[in-house]
Amino acid sequence: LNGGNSESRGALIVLEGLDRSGKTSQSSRLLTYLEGLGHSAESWRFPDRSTNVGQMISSYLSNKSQLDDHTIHLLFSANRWEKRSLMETKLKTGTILIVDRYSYSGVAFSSAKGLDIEWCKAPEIGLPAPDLVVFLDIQPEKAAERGGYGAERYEQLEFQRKVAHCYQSLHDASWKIIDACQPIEDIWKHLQESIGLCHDMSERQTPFLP
Ligand code: T5A
Ligand code: NA
Repeated sequence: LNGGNSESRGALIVLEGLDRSGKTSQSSRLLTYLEGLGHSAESWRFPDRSTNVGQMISSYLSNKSQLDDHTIHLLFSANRWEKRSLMETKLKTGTILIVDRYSYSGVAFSSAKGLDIEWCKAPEIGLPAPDLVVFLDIQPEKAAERGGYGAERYEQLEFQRKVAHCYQSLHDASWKIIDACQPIEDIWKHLQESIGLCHDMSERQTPFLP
């Protein structure tokens, strides 16, 4: 695992999963852990609601505005593109980025609405490719029992079932799947093991391409 050394590229670690799968809980642990090991690390999340594009996304997710399915898809992608150069700079200077949701969310959630999957992937091409994708695997029914569920647009059981199905078609060799129904501590142990297996795959240049 790279990080904290300006001569080597920082790792891009992505956490994915259904809504309420526990990504935020695990990414904050991971950040503390990596910093404790002396690495330079940062925790990011998409959507990044702090930008102008992010505010449009946030308003859509909280049902305060309506957008065509294609339009919101491209906004999610644009929200990653507007962070691309900062991402590249951080990675190049040796910072490990822990990213809560990335291109896989973009494709899984939009294709679950019925949009063509290849069309969904296209705007993601050229973004930095993750070194490791940790998928927190939870049954949609279990996620729905967790706190705060139902507040945002996509937090509907039937829709999350479709998203789970779409995620299944996206995983490749960079994915590590962890059972997210376990207690937080057990998930954390598996996550630590996955990080140990995270090799530098920085020659991969884009998500979805081998
Ligand atoms: N989206 C996103 C797109 O459609 N396209 C895109 O390109 C992108 C990037 C964004 C929404 O936008 C969609 C996907 C989403 O629908 P978000 O802001 O990322 O939403 O929201 P969530 O993913 O839903 O984030 P949450 O913070 O709600 O869920 P997390 O981070 O997965 O879960 P976490 O850690 O906050 O935990 C949720 C609850 O469960 C408990 C926690 O204490 C908390 O109460 N919990 C556990 N309980 C029992 N056992 C465990 N192991 C637990 N782990 C956590
Ligand atoms: Na959510």
